Amino acid sequence: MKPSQSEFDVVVVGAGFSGMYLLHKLRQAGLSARVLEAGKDVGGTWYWNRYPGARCDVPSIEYSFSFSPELQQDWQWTEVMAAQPEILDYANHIAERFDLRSDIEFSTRVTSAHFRDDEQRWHVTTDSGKEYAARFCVMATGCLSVPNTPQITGADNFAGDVFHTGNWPAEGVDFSARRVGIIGTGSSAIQAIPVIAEQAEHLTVFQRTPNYTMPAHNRSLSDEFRKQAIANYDEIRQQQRESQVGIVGYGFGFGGADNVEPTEEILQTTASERAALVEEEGFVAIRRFADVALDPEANELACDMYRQQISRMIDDPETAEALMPRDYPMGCKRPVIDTNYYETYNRDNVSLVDLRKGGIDTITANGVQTEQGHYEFDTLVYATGFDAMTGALQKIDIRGRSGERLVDHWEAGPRTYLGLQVNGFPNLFTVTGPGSPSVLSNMLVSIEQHVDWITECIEHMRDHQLQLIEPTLAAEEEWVAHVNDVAEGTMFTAPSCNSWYLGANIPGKPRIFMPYVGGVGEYRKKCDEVVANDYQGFVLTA
Ligand code: NA7
Repeated sequence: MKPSQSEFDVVVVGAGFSGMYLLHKLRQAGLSARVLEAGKDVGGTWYWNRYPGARCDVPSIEYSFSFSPELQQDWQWTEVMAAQPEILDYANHIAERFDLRSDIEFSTRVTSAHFRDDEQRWHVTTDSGKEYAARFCVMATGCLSVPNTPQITGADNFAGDVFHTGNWPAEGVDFSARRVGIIGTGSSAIQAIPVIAEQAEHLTVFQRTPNYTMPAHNRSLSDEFRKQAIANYDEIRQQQRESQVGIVGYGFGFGGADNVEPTEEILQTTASERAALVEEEGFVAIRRFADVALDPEANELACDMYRQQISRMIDDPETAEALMPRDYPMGCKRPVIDTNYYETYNRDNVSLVDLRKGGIDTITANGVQTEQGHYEFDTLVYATGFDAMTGALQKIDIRGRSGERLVDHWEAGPRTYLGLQVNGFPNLFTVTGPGSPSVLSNMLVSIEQHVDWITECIEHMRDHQLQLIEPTLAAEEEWVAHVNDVAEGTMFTAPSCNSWYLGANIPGKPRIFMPYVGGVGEYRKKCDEVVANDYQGFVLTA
């Protein structure tokens, strides 16, 4: 590519796994593409989230690309669930193997993407003032890529170092001899807390909502297992594509534990039977019950078992009580798995502040002032999550036909057709966008499916001399209604549930369940049917 070139068939925003695979596919299709990436290198989520303990919660054999049989045969995962450095190595390996970096512009943040009606093209501008024009624009901006830092009074007064798990320094942080305060107890915090506690002089955890987390049974993969898995990849991949969440559980169940089919009904058990199960098996006993995911009463019994196990694990009764989730069902938030999370609260150098007893008032120069008192520390870690799914898209000034702004189109919550396109925004695609299985699935499976669909669509348009593709308003409305219908009645949308899936973690964000619960298998069928029916629901114009 010539350095001065600024016109392409496709501009892709983001060089995480989506943007990287897109670039590879578009090149294979003979299309010119430029990828614009804010980071200094590839990897997206795995580039930014380098906090201690960061690890994937999907088995690595399955959290990997299937598009290249050679890559799949060559890459050797070392653990059941890979840690962040290994996944970033994998991303770097892909970039090198397919020579991707030559078409990626790094340290380049996209600020706007405007559709020009007169040219029928997208104009994309960056923070360095460069402008690119392309027939197609694909947002591969990730679902958890805009860190959420809550606006707490006095935050600027804090005199020590401040970090956010979602934007961690590449050189790492040495916590030894530091007194650390961490805000949040979501998945990132639950992974980071045990590791920081081992290093720090003292760790104070500020918890607003206790989470449900299951033990991760992470371990090294044996050569024998790896060989067997790699030999079975065709079958594993096929099953992944047809499954509910893009995970087969090849060799292991949830969190690397033994596979347990939930076949029993908790509502048929007695209190003493449940207590005995907790005694014998701990948290994982809950996984045998099928009705927990479906019935609020069954769910509450499971929550009670969960709390019993916390009591068994935590030495100090007050800390145990503070760690017990109440008032919202298990399965409302994204399931979390951990290594030594609860055990960490038995350490002498760890204390827990239960913000349910009095929230944070201000951040001071040397700590946090809560309604319960002042807590001192010299290093502050925000583990406060992300403006999920829509954050990265809404941060860019995206304008479609007649200058319509995406933020206006989405004022009452995200509206898409299939999570792929938006009415009024022709030739703009979103990878794993709201309205698709996305964050409810193994992202790599969903990314591959979307990238394949988008690339084949663009090829189809080129081969048939078509200029524009856009969903009809009716198709978009029907899809949005369908996405809501299937989420209705699940634990995800229980009235007491507040999760980032619902946008509930961001003040003022509309409460809408954003991903599609229908499952990756069913969803893929739907997308394929749409194509087979001549892009049903889309308008394609010459
Ligand atoms: P999450 O899951 O959104 O967790 C964020 C945590 O931060 C959660 O415990 C929040 O409590 C807490 N939080 C947020 N704002 C505040 C304020 N103002 N005060 C106190 N506590 C606060 O983000 P993660 O990064 O852990 O995980 C995101 C996903 O990444 C995860 O689901 C995996 O898919 C990977 P709350 O529950 O809102 O009361």
